[in-house]
Amino acid sequence: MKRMLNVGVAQLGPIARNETRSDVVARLIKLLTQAGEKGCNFVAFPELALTTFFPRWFFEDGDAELASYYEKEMPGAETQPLFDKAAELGIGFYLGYAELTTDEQGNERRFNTSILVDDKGTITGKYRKIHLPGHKENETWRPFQHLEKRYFEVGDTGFNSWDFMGGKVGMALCNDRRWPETYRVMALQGAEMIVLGYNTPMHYPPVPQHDHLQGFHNHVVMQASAYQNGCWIIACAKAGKEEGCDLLGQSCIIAPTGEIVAMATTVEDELIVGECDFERTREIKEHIFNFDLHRVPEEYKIISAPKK
Ligand code: CDT
Repeated sequence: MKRMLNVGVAQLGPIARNETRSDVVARLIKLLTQAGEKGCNFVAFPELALTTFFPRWFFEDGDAELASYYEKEMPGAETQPLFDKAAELGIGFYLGYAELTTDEQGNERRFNTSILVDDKGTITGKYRKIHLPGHKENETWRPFQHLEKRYFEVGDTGFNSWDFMGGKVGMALCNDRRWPETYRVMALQGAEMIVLGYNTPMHYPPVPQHDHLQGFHNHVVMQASAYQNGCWIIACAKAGKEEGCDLLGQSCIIAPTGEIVAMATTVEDELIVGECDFERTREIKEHIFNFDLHRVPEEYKIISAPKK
């Protein structure tokens, strides 16, 4: 039997600050339904796919609006219809959201999280974002904030690779995609596909001279990483002008050769599709990047040494 996923990448256009969860879930279900009509059995949604990208605003701890952006359960009352529709259509999915959980000591913990849900509606894997970009305090010189370091803890799940719908699938979130270690740690666990969502502002206030390179940097890191690790990369954006902030689109499906095989052409809700054959990872994994034959890890020790 062929080991493959018919993948739909469900790029989202902007989500307004006052858009309700139910309105957003209705948009996700519309894209999911389109994906079903096109024969997809797996759909990727973006990072923080249920709300506007709220780290662009400073909120004091305990602010009610800030609290409203986190999910206390998954699925919850508003997200259950997405799970139900996906299971009805036999479609697995990847979803990013802000997670609020309480640990065994009763402390509240906040993570930027993604999940893999299989075609029966069961959560198979959970990932909590490790590379949190931005800053912790209100930096009023910026036209907008990027307060992921304030609103989330560094994830505690590690980078994993799950047996999922016939292949080995890993997850990452946005800024993780810029770091080569993200992919290599999953590829060393056998990952054949890495799914990630992103919210990438077109304007980077600390280094604005790179603004015109946002699209290039997005693709260069993922194309190189697909090739160097012999895996499919499924990348889904939240795009367009969201509350005055332009977000990069260019959601894409990248083959293990590093070639982009499908790419979004708008910055709106848009579905792109591609057939991802897990066997195609072998062209790379068994030859040019055959880890067992050619890696020299004793020469790489500095990479995993603790920070100074
Ligand atoms: N969401 C996210 O991780 N965005 C970052 C923006 C970097 S600038 C603070 C990204 O790497 O695209």
